[in-house]
This record gives sequence, C-alpha cells and structure tokens, in this order.
Amino acid sequence: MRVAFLGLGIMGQSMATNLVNAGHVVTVWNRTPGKLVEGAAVAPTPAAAAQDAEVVWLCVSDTDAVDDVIFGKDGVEQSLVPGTIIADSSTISPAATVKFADRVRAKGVAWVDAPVTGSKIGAREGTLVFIVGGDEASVERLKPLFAAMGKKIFRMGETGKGQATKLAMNLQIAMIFEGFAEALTLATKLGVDAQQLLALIEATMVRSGVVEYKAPFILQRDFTPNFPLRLMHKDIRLTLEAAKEARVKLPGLETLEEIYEMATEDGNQDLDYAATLTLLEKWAGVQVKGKAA
Ligand code: NA7
Repeated sequence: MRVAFLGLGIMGQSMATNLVNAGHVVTVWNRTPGKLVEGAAVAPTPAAAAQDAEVVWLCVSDTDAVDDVIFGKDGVEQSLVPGTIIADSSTISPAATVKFADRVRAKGVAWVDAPVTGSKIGAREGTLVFIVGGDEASVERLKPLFAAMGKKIFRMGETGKGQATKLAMNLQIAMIFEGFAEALTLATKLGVDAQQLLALIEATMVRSGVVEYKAPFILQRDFTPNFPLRLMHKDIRLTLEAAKEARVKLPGLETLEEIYEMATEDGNQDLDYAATLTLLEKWAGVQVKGKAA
C-alpha cells in the first residue's frame, strides 16, 4: 500500500521501517528534519507526504501535535481525498479523536485510532499490540499494515474507543509499576535483597508483564527511555481529564500524577518512567541495586 508515515520518534522510526521492510511504498515526514527511514521517500510537509497516499499513519507526541500535523499549516487535510484512511498511533484524547474524525469524515476520510502497547522493543521487533477504534471496513483495509508492525489487533469499537482503552491500559501500567517501585524501595530500606525479592515475585501471583519488562533495567540502573516519563505523565493527565469528563474519580492515579510532577521537577522527564523510582529512593535514603549495577 502507499503509506505516508508522519512522526519518526522512538516509536515511529521503527514502525515506518517495518512498513518498508514489508514491501509497502512509504513516504515519511518528521517535524525536525534529518530523521530518515532507509527505503522510504522523504516529504517536506505533512501535506506533501499525504499526497497520493492511501493511508496516512501518525505517531506523534500528543493531541496538539496531531492537531498541528492534520489541520495546521501545510497539514494533511489539504491533501485528503475520499477513501483515504488516517490511522493514529499517538496516544491522545479520546474526545479530541472523535472531533478530528468528524472533521475529516466531511471529506470522505475515515479515522482509525490505533494506539499501541509494546514500547520501543515491540516497535523495533514488529510485535506491537494495536488497540483500535474505527469502522470495521477501514480496520480490515489496514490489516496488512498492522501485520507489518505488530503481532495483534484488538478492535475495541468505533473511533475513539482505541484511545479510551489505551488510557485504561496505561493507567494500569503506571500503577503496577508504582506498586513495584514502592515495594522495591521499602524492601531495600528494610534490608531485603532486590534480586531475591524479584525471584519471589516471579514465582508468585505478584508477577506481571510490567515487572518482567522493567526489572532488568532497574537492576542495572538503566533509565534510558523505552517509554519516556514525560509521555507517561501526558497519558496520566489525559486519563484524569477523560475521567473528569465522565465523572469518574481515580484517587490512586491522582496521587501518582503528583509523583510524576515531582519527578519532572527533579529533571527526570526525558528518562524512562521507571525513573520515578529515584524519587522514592531519594525520600527513603536508599538505592535499589542488582548485582550487575
Ligand atoms: P517521541 O520519541 O517523543 O517522538 C515524538 C514525535 O512527535 C517526534 O517525531 C516529534 O517530532 C513529533 N512531534 C512532537 N510535537 C509535534 C508537533 N507539534 N508537530 C509535529 N510533530 C510533533 O515519542 P514516541 O515515539 O515514544 O511516542 C509517540 C506517541 O506514541 C506518543 O503519543 C506516545 O504516548 C505513544 P520532533 O522529532 O520532535 O520534531
């Protein structure tokens, strides 16, 4: 298929590469010039990238970025023709997604929200899980592209439901990690070895995918971003906003938002969200260590 891929950050770069490797004809655009994908053409603007594309795929930071890329100066909107599909793998507001979709529907264009889970490694290895909202026919048409970038698709309902579900998923990731980080901090302060605690976690119902993914990084004190803290913070805020609109109270997440605020004040925003651990360690006056660290 002819695909325009917009946004070559940690996730987008690998996703676009996997589309090229699967034989699709890809044109890329990134706000800051200089980011390239081998085998893909480069366009100077989103509008130019979207010209003649059957599918415009986005993976940019946040709701404002999606708004800019689609509706801003030299935005995709100028190049849209009936039958084009916009697929958005950014994690953004579900309410804004529905508004954006309504606006492009007037041009005969379908909007499929397709946020992902699987982080940097999943993007690189083509094993992302897509959490999708959109009409069935459009989702069906996108299947070869999903297959090139991921291992599974879950269609959660109409447009917007992918983003709504993604927020509910990241709420859990953030809270599960926080539980793990608090447990590690307390155990270390009480003189329990972190590696022994981990062995116990893995052998019991306390184990989780989040812990399995994050533990090796933590034990090596490697906080380089797989999923940057600033983006998880953005998702926590989006979740609290969506909850407020729906009159849902999320007291645990409200507290966690304050922790992310303080971790940001400490200058950790561009590290992985696992760096929230360092704040707990600072308060406790300990450092969690593995044998390799
Ligand atoms: P990154 O690595 O921070 O990349 C963000 C991308 O978004 C990057 O290409 C940015 O371009 C682009 N961006 C940010 N703001 C804008 C605006 N205003 N206009 C156009 N492009 C913009 O994030 P990830 O790849 O880890 O994650 C992307 C999304 O997936 C995010 O929603 C996550 O929550 C999930 P730049 O290179 O800075 O010019």
